[in-house]
Amino acid sequence: MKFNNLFFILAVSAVIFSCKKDDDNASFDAAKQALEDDVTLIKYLQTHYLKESDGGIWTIKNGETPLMEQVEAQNITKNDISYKLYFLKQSPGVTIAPYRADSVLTTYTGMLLDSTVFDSRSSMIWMPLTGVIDGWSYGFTNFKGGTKVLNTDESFFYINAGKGILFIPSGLAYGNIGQSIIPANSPLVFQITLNDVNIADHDNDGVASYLEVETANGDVKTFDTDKDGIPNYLDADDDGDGKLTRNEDTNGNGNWFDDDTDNDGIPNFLDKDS
Ligand SMILES: [Ca+2]
Ligand SMILES: [Ca+2]
Ligand SMILES: [Ca+2]
Ligand SMILES: [Ca+2]
Repeated sequence: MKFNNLFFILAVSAVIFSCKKDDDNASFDAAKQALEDDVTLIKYLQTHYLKESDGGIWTIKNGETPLMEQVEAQNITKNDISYKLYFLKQSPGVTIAPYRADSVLTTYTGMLLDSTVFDSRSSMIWMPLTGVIDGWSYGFTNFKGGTKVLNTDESFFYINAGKGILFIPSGLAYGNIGQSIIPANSPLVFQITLNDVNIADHDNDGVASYLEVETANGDVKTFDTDKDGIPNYLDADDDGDGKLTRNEDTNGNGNWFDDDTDNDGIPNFLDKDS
């Protein structure tokens, strides 16, 4: 629950963030901070290693292999600023990778670069990737879920789950505001497992949320066909024609993208005059 609260507060702080940017905090240079964070993260990755025996991250003392030689980098652009998210894949997982619109069943530990643990969860929890920091929503897409194994008492566990570490610049985490014991402008480290993936359909309109984007891998939160302020993934009538998206699968084959009555290339559920 603790982490839930943290992310709930995050949603609030994101609002504060945009206000501050416009008002008293106009001097904050997010692009400059992104560059500084990258330097900080690279230095961290060059001077630390993953100790297999305890799964911890330690300072290199005797020529251990630096994390920098093991991580992959993911380039992310947000508000025209380029970020680099680094991730280490310890186990890739075996089922499907989540889209940024999906939910993940995870355990995790989050810490600052000085090893201060600010949150940790050892029992699995479902987290919607639409409601967490960007470092998570992008980072988890690099992993796949594990295989669910049922016990005779109907309890379950996962084998071959995705497992790894995310190294997140502050601009994809809590930004220049910070959060509880996380200081402003802090890059974060999350050790994560990805046990299972739920393909989300937030508005239950029949179209999976990850498909309710403008371009492949686009952001569900910014795509709003009828411009009514409700993004498509939360809008039960995407084109605002008064007909629910659920009822615009005209040929009834379960695919909303192959119904195009006026043959203009735009499927009926996104096309006011169909
Ligand atoms: Ca939907
Ligand atoms: Ca809308
Ligand atoms: Ca409609
Ligand atoms: Ca059409």
